[in-house]
Amino acid sequence: MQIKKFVAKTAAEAMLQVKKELGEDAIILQTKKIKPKGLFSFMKKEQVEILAAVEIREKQLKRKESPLKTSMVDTEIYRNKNYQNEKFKSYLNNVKNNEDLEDEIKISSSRTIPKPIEKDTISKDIDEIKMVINHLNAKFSDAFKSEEDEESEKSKNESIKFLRDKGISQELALQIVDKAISSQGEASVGIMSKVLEEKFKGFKIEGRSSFNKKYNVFVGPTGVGKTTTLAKIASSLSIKENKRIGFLTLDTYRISAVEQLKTYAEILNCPLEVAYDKNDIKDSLQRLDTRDTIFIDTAGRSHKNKKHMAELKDMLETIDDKEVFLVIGANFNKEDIDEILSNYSFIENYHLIVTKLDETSRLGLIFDIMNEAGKSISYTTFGQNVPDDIEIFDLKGFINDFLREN
Ligand SMILES: Nc1nc2c(ncn2[C@@H]2O[C@H](COP(=O)(O)OP(=O)(O)O)[C@@H](O)[C@H]2O)c(=O)[nH]1
Ligand SMILES: [Mg+2]
Repeated sequence: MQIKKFVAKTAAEAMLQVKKELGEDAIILQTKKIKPKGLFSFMKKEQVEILAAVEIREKQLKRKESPLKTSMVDTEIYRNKNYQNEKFKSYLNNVKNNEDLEDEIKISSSRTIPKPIEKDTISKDIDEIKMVINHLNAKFSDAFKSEEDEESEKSKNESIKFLRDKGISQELALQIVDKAISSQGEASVGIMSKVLEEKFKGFKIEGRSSFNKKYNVFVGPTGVGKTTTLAKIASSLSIKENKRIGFLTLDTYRISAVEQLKTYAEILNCPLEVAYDKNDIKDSLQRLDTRDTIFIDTAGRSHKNKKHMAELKDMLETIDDKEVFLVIGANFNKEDIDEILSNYSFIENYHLIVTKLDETSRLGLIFDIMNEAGKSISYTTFGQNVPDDIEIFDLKGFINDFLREN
């Protein structure tokens, strides 16, 4: 095989040179455009380079080429993927169409597929076969999925749905079911109960039966049950523990709000102070100083309103030696809960109270609340009756109630 490089301004010109020098049987090994180089390259035109080869008759070969050289050339050819016959044919068509190359260059397909190309084709075929085998493998493993696998996937999905229907978020449901399956091989109610207990028992518990701090401030969205809950706790302390209670309300936005607390104060025979601004708070607290425990009610603040939240922060800073209770409704949705917890997160060490458990069948939200807040719940309320409808949150008991099938 004799190989030669031809450079011309156009492909047609280069092809003519090929024909002239190597004859009709020439094989085009490679064609490429050569970009001009150098400082003034932008002024020079692109050129076409053609690498062509022609087979030399046996006699000639013996005289001209050593066997070693031939095999080296073959190896080079093998590496070059542009040798493919089809590519060459389409190249010729292009040359013919685009550059009016009039002379025909006939190439017999048997001559233009050198041996190395056959190797290339074989390896391509092998790749294709491999792909088909992989595809079939995947199909078969799907088709022959063991009944056991299918059964366990079905039961996993059922367990997730069971938790989701009870109000747990998808994310948490998946976490619990996965944990149950990985530790015990199944997500039965009994195992999920253990997983839930294990997960939440380490959470900080801030529920208590006696109030040690002098000031107890209740915050949270409007209508969630702050005043009612505060009255429930104050009543219990007053009636059962004989504590001397005092009330202060900062909720002066609605007359009914003051009236509501006044009613409870009268029933319990406790003093009630109303503070309209930050300065009032100090005076009011001064007047209530002889009381053992003071309950401070706040107006429902829209957690979406930054100004309201800043006012609340300001007021809270005027009260020392306090505990703050963040009241949230069990009938909220997960997005609201996340937003509320994030907007009240400026308060350090607040206690969580979840109200209106009686108004929802989706108690799973409680787990999401704890998970999001990173702490346990102190109290839950489940009705409007003061003081009865409140209890200290008991994780184990709650999990049992929650997992009970209806
Ligand atoms: N069903 C039910 N209603 C409650 C509960 N707690 C409070 N409420 C009612 O929710 C409404 C708003 O309560 P309120 O204490 O005024 O909420 P505040 O605006 O946060 O102070 C009232 O009608 C309460 O009786 C509860 O646990 N369950
Ligand atoms: Mg209120």
